[in-house]
Amino acid sequence: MKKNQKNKFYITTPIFYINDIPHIGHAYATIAADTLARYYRGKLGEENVLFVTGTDENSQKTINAAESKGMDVQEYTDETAKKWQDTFSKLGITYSRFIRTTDDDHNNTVRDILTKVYENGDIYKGIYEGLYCVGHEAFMKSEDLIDGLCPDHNKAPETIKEENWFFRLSKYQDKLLKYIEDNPKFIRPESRRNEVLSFIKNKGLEDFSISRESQSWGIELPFDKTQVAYVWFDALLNYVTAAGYGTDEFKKWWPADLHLVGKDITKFHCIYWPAMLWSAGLELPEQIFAHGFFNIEGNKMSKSLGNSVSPLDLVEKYGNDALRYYLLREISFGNDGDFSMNRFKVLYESELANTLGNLVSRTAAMLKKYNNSEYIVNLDVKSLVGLEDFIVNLEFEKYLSEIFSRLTALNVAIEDNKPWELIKNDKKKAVEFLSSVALEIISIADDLKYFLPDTCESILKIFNDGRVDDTVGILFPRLDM
Ligand code: ME8
Repeated sequence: MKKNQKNKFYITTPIFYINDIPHIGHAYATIAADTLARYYRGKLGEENVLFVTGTDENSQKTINAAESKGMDVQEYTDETAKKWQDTFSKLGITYSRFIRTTDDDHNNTVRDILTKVYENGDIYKGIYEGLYCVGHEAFMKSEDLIDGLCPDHNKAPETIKEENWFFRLSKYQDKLLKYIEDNPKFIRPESRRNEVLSFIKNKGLEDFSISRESQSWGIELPFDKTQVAYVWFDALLNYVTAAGYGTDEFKKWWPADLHLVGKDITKFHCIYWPAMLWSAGLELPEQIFAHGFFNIEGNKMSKSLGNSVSPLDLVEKYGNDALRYYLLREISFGNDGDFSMNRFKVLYESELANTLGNLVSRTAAMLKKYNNSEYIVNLDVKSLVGLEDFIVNLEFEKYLSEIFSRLTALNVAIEDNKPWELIKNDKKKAVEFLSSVALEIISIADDLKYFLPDTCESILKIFNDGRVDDTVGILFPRLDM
C-alpha cells in the first residue's frame, strides 16, 4: 500500500484547559477536525476513523480556577469537563472519544510511559530554578519577557525553585533535526516547519523538567510518590491513551495520522512530543498541522478585554453550519485571521442565504410549479473534480471557494436559461434544465456535507429520488426576518 493511501485515519485536536468554558478559538480547531473526520468516514468507513478531542485537567490552572470558585478540584473538573462535552455536542462535533486526562486509562498510560522512559535512562533528578508562567504552563526565559511580564498573558511569571525530574530532550536534538529535514510533511504548514527548524538550530534543545514537587493535583510519578507529572508530559500522552495504548486496538490506530493544533503549541508537539515517543519506543505521528490564530474584531481575544466570543451564542442564532462555514471559509487554515461579526453576517447573507439557499429554494419551487414536483433523475451532469486534494491538504477555503463558484454559475445559468419563459413553449426543455440543476445541487451537497452537514441533509431531503419535498423549511432564513 502506498503511504498516502490510507486505510484508517486517526485525527486529534488539542485537549483544552478547563479553567474556562470554550470560546470560538477552541471551536475552530474542533470544527476543522470534525470536517476531516466526516470526510474520512465517507472514504474509509466509520469504523476506520478515530477522532479524539477532550480536556487537559491536571494543571495548575485547574487548581487555581477551582480555588477561585471555592470548589473541590475534582468536583470542579467534573462540572467543567461536562460543559465542554455539552458544547461540543451542541456544535455537532462527531468525536469518537472525549478524553479527560483524569480518566483511569490515561493515568495508566502516563505511569507506564514514565516507567519506560525512566528505565531507558532518559529521566534524571535535578534542581530547577526558573520563571514559571501558569498561562503557558511552562517555564520561560527572562529574555522572552517584556517589562518582566509574559507577553502572551500579560502577567509576571512565578519564580520557582524545585527539585524535579528532568527529561533528556537534548539527547534527541540531532535525531529530531534530521527527521524534520528528511520528512518535509511532518510539520505543516511550511512556515511553522521553518520556525521549528530554526528554533532547534539556533537555540538548541535543553532538557526539561517533567515533574512538579509542589503541585497537589496530577498524576503521581511511578518512581517518586512525592511528585506529579508536569502537565505537558501528561497531556501529550492523551494521544496514545485514546488510541488504546496497552490494548489490541493500539496497533490499529497508532501512529496518529494528524495532530491538529494551534500555532501556540507547536514547540510542545513538534519538539517535546517526538522525543518523548522515541524514548518510549513508539512511532511518531504522520503529521502535525498548526493552524493560525484569529483576533476578535482586530483585537487579541483575552479575558481582560472580555471580548471572547461564545460559539454557542452564535449557533443558537445562526445555526451550526453558519459557524462552520464562516470559520473554514473566511480564514485560510494555516494563517492568522480576524473574527468579525460584520463579515460573518455578510457571508451568511451573500453566500449561504443567497447563493446556496436561494438556488435550492427557487429550483425546488419551479419544479413544483412546472412539473408537479418531479424531476428527471437519469441525466448526465458534471461533478466537481479536484476537490479532494484541497480537503486532504487542509485547504478548506479553496474547497469551499470552488463549490461556491459552481453554485454561483448555476444561479447564472438559471438567469440565462429563464425556465419561467421556457416553460411557456418548451416544457420538456424547461424540465430538463431544472432537473439538471437539481442533480448538480445533489452532487454538490454530497461534496459539501462534511462542511455543512445539517444543510446538506436538508438538501438531500428536498431533492429526494426524483421528487421535490417541499416540507423542508428555509435553509438559511434572512437575518432581518
Ligand atoms: O494549549 N484562534 O490548551 P488551550 C484560534 N491544553 N485558535 C485558538 C485561539 C484563537 N484565538 N485560542 C485558542 C492548551 N485556540 C493545552 C493543549 S494538547 C496535548 C494540550 C485553540 O485550552 C488552538 O487550537 O490553551 C490552540 O492550540 C488551543 O485552542 C489551545 O487551547
